[in-house]
Amino acid sequence: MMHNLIPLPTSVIASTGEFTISNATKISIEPSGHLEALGTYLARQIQDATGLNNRANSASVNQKVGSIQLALGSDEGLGEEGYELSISTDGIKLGANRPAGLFYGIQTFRQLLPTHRAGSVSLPAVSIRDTPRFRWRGAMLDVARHFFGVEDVKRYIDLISHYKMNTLHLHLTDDQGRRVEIKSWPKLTEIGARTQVNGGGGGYYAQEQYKEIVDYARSRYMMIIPEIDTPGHTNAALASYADLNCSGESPSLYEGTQVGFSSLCIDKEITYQFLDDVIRELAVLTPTPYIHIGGDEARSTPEEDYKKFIKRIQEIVISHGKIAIGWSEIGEAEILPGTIAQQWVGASYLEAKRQGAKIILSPANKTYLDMKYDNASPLGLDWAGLVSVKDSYDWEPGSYMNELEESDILGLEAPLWSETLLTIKDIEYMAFPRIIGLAELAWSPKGQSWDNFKHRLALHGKRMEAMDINFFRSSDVAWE
Ligand code: TNX
Repeated sequence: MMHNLIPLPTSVIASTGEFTISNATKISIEPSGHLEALGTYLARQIQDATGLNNRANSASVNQKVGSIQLALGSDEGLGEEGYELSISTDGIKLGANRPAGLFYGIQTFRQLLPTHRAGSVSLPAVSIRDTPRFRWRGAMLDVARHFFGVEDVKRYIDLISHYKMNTLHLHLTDDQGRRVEIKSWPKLTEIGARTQVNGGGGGYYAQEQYKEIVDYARSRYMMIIPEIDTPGHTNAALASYADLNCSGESPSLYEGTQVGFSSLCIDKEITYQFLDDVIRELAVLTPTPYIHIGGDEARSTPEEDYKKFIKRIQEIVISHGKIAIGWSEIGEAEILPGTIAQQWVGASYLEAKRQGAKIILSPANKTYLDMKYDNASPLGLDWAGLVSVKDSYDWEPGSYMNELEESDILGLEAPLWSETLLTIKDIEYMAFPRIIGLAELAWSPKGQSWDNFKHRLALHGKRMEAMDINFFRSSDVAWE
């Protein structure tokens, strides 16, 4: 059972004896730690896996023996997200410096439970100590090409946070639609959210719904990064407000999948009023430090205009107290202090690095979850090549990109573009199991082998079935 953990922890030491969890086993939480929600969450996870009904109680020290204990402490080596989990004949103890660490320890613990309802379960004694390799462990979901509602996004958050991912970047705007309500520019969604790729619906998050996503993500220790793509990928905004166009006339809404044909009007002042309003409203909805400004594929924006624009939009983000993230092309412009570049294709990430930017890695031929697995994949695209389960796992992030050192890299993000995806089951099919391997690359110590991962993944298939994940049963893996 022990070799079945994904992501693989930093250290797992088996010892002798076991501890049995029954209905009588209490979950004890520190009275002062604000850990009630985590205690209840753990009880729920145990119940889902075993059918057992364990209560989370505040407990004094002498009640802790024989219980599952959640405790905050101070252990420098564990940092902000690490945890220590020990199972002994006396009970189970999960400790961390911060609630996030406890949350990740609970994810590991879930993988020690059976995948089927079993009643009381006996767990072999073990001591696990675990900290992440990278602090940025993310996924991106394109809700612009096809819209996905609040419940779909919550499910994706649940599924990826189980693998200790801590960031979900939402690609909220593109040529085909704008998916978040902006109260000062209501037509952005009244008009700009009416449709999507191939028509048929569209949709958007009202601000209350968007907050619900942010809060839900927070309860899973995950940040939501909102992306407002600029200055290209803006047809839906240009279709909503004629004044945003250099010509003063709106184009039609767009339901195709071409890129690079739209641009905001760089010389009009209203462009910056618009962005200032959008970013102000988004900043209020975003409790975490980052706002993504896109910047990719601005093929209809002249180079000098692009540079002027990228500088100005970074200033706007900073003026609202946030840090800007842009796709790697922003390296061609002046990068202001603090701005982060997200590598995907091309070499512009190096220009960003030279200007001091930290880099998020999303190499398309490894991390793009919308690339087909093989020629038989019914969904997805193939412009960056076919990306098998092995391809997506078997690379070393610290040295994969030319001239990047590990210290330049904040971590990894796995984007899922939705031109061909209509439902949450489509999302699951493209993401799983590749995203599990990417989560391991972001969390586990450097130097894991594909052969070892492949074996753990094979055993993990049953667990994905138990979570009702519609995963691709790749022939790279000998599924149990
Ligand atoms: C490139 S990645 C894009 C997206 C597409 C994606 C499809 C990036 C920054 N831009 O607009 O959806 O390819 O794979």
